[in-house]
Amino acid sequence: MSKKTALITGITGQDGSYLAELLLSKDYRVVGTVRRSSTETFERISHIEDKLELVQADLLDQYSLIDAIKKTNPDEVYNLAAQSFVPTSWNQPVLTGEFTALGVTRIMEAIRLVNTNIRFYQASSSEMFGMVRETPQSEMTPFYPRSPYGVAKVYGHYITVNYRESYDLFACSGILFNHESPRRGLEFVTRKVTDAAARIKLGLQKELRMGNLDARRDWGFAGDYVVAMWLMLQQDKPDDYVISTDETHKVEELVEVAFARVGLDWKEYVVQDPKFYRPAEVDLLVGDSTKARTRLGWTPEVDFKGLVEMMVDSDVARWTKYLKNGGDV
Ligand code: NAP
Ligand code: G4F
Repeated sequence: MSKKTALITGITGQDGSYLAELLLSKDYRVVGTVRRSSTETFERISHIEDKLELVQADLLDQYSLIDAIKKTNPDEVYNLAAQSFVPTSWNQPVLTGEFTALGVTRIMEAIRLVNTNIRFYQASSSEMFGMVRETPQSEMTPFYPRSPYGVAKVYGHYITVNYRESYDLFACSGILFNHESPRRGLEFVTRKVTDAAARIKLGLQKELRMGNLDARRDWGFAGDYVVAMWLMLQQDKPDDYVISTDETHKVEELVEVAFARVGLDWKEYVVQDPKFYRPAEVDLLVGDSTKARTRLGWTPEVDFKGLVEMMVDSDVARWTKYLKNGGDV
């Protein structure tokens, strides 16, 4: 049997890199779309770059998406590309809508025009639940987004459902709760905290300025969550699934666990700064992933403490190497 081909948009991001590793381990031909930039952003995939095919495409450019799909003839398309940082969505709401909302229509139109047998995964988000209507949140919970990013993701979610119903496409939406890893962008709260704990421990930073410590999130490990994406596309029928650990923790607990890992008391270093508060906050997220666990047979393997400690250890190792090499990572 010939190899399956997967096309991943957003392959240079956190999830794209883990998904590419997973699919290579399953003997897929893995193609990733990358956008033109003046410097390369391939750090997360540099260790597997020789096993990947990269094609240029941008969610803003309809033709580039059609061309990428025509040229590479994928069996599965995973749409992970997006403007994914919530605070930026207030500064660049229109661009966020173009990437994160209309970008989904562009890629689904490309699939519809080129090959309707392609199976499609859309990266939806628990941010769509926003001011939550019930707790825990499941596939049946109504959406109430609290940021331009959340609003754009609701559009992306419903256009996926609509194309499935209108054109009989095999299109799935994974409603993923926050998931993190040592490859998480430095601006997201988990990585900001684990990186700062490592730097403070090693004498490279004095304090950590933070926003709302009371917000609660359901944090899991990105490596576990990409398995769920793949499983969704292997089912007999397309459907939507919540993916979560089903546990919630305060940002304050995250800070406490991270600093404890390096033997420090967080209260001596963390300063609250209004600059990091958001115009509208999502106070509490906690998922109910019963459907994914029963129908897909999916379960996460890394728990909250294990995740935070994995990230702290990785940042300590990175900065220790930096110091040993005289300031060169
Ligand atoms: P990420 O690390 O921010 O990666 C985003 C990716 O999108 C990068 O590869 C980026 O490419 C690419 N991209 C951005 N704008 C693009 C454009 N106009 N055209 C083509 N590519 C573009 O995000 P992530 O954490 O891996 O998340 C993956 C997806 O899941 C995103 O859609 C995110 O919104 C969604 N999601 C994430 C979480 C989470 O907790 N991580 C939870 C729910 C949903 P460059 O390298 O060129 O910037
Ligand atoms: O890590 P965050 O920036 O993630 P957020 O906003 O929950 O969004 C992430 O998860 C979504 C899934 O629910 C994804 F769709 C989205 O793409 C992204 O991956 O912030 C988490 C919480 C917030 O309540 C924020 O107010 O941490 C709080 N926080 C407190 N101090 C902070 C900070 N967040 C950041 N980024 N920086 C702070 O200093």
